[in-house]
Amino acid sequence: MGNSLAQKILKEHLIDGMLQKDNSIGIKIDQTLTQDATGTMAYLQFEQMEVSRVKTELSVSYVDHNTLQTDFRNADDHRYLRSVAAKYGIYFSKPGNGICHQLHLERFAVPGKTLLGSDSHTPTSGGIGMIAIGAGGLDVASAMAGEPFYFKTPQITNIHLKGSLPRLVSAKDVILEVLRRLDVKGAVNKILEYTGPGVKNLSVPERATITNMGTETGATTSIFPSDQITKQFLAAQKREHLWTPLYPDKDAEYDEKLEINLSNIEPLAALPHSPGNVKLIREIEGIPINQVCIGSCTNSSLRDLKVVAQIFKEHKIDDTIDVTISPGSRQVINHLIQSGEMAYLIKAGARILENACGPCIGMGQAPSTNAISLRTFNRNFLGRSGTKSAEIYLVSPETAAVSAINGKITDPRGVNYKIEINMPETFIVDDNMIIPPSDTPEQIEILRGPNIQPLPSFHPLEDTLNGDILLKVGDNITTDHIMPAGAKILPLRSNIPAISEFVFNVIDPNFSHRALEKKGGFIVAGENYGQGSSREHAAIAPKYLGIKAVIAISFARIHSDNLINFGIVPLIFEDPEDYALLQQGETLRIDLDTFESGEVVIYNLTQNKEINTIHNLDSRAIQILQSGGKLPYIKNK
Ligand code: MIC
Ligand code: SF4
Repeated sequence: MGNSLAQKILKEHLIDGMLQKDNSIGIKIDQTLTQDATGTMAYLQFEQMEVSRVKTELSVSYVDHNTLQTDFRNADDHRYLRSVAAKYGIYFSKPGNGICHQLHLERFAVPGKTLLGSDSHTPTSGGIGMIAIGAGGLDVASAMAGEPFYFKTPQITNIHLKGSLPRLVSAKDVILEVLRRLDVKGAVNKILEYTGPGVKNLSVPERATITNMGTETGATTSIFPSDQITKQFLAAQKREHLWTPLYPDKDAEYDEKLEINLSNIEPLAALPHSPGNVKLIREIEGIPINQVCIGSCTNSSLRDLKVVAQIFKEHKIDDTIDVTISPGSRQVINHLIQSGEMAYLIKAGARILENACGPCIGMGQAPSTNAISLRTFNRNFLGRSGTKSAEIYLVSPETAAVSAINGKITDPRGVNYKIEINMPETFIVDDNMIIPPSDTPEQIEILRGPNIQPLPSFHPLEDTLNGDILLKVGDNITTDHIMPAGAKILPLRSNIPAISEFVFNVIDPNFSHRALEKKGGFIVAGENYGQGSSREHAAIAPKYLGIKAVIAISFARIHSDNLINFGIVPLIFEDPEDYALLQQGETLRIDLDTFESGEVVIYNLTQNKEINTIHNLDSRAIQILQSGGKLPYIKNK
């Protein structure tokens, strides 16, 4: 029985455990990436590990999220990140260079290697044939210190692609089709591996759009083979020497199989407020729109912006609509300028923003009240745009551009514009905004600012947890609900006491006060708790507020790891129906003396009832929890 490509790479990197269903494995991490919104915390933790240089083959620190500098705070973070990078052997990508995932694909991703990133869309680099996984900052810091990365052996789902995409249908529609089938939790603890004759009809950036948004299915990562197209892409980036051919074995066995005929894909959209809420564009055609935002790590490659430029070439954006464009990198901008296509975007009336995350993370460009905004991004969670009443539809660049001209949602296949996409043979390579680490690290002083507060220290786990249920929430609660982002809150990422005031702000603005007043307690949740981002602030800040355990029907992978890393116990209802037995405000006692057996009884003191819960934690995770989190655990080791 042969191996899938994912299994081959995992086997080559295996340090601990066996690749077997439900087993925990530890793999060697070759490369890491961080971005500024999770990076400051990751490096504060890395500093505590007292390692003099990173132990990876390559580590890169990108600045792309908090580039709106309304005061000293974001700028201080950037300065801190630059100094840490210089000292510890990390490449530093300056603000203005581009979005981390787009840049990593262009300049650093290598087929067959492993990449761990403190951002949930790290799987973007799976488009080039690497195992690229998103994780909390502390896990990334540990990998930089040379620790293996531990996770549950993923099941491998094969997505077999046939055919080729019709005109004006693109990679975004492919991943929306995958989401239509799997929804936002269909691939938790799975790797999506793409194979089949359709693969050769997709360029590397198109593959990367698909692996990027695979994150929204809950997948651990997604991967494409490394073939001749990969070779051409690397050659065009002047990195051909890094290419190796990589394919699954002919007789590879998969846990699950899906088939997609690219020729049958239609333009799709994810409707508010979930990337899994997918409908055909022709079913929603004609809905008037107010804003169109093009960009983000999903759809900001040269190919995508060329399509938009070609659509805009002889047209004008509708008078009632604002269009913003955030290119993925300087390389993309340079090419658009060189080809003259930047002029088409400007002439049509688009607002050209910085090449950064921007509106995708609520850093400006919030829509107006009740607005409908069409975005080429990957997430449309409630409130993430900065306007709670706005409705965000996630679409392809083709749908976004054609709809912007028409002022309403439009199926792009209906237009007969002449569109010519000429991709350059070689890309303009200019790495002068990537600063290599210092040769004299001992002379580098780490520069901090008043908003960069040390990570609070937390105590080892108590034997009995007492407290009230401070909040009961439903299914698919995202980290954007738990720890919102946006222009007001993101600058507080280096300051846990300050950011913790905003925990659950979108759901219950009084939450943090109640938690502090009650000296902590519990959260009860439905399925897929903590989906979305990798931000560990969604664990650290609740921990700071005294949250001791989260009792849920199920958890999203990265968030569950983050809870453990910061000493919050993730418990799962043995019988999902028992979710109904716990109400907000009730008082619980949880004895952890049976914790190691995997079963824990919760006493609902208000109702005088017992509820059985379980956890799927291995002995390592149990020890981390008992130590009060991963940092004290590593220090004790
Ligand atoms: C996101 O898209 O939600 C982010 C912002 O990129 C996050 C990371 C963060 O919260 O800093 C992610 O996806 O991990
Ligand atoms: Fe940035 Fe948006 Fe991509 Fe997150 S999803 S990395 S915020 S562009």
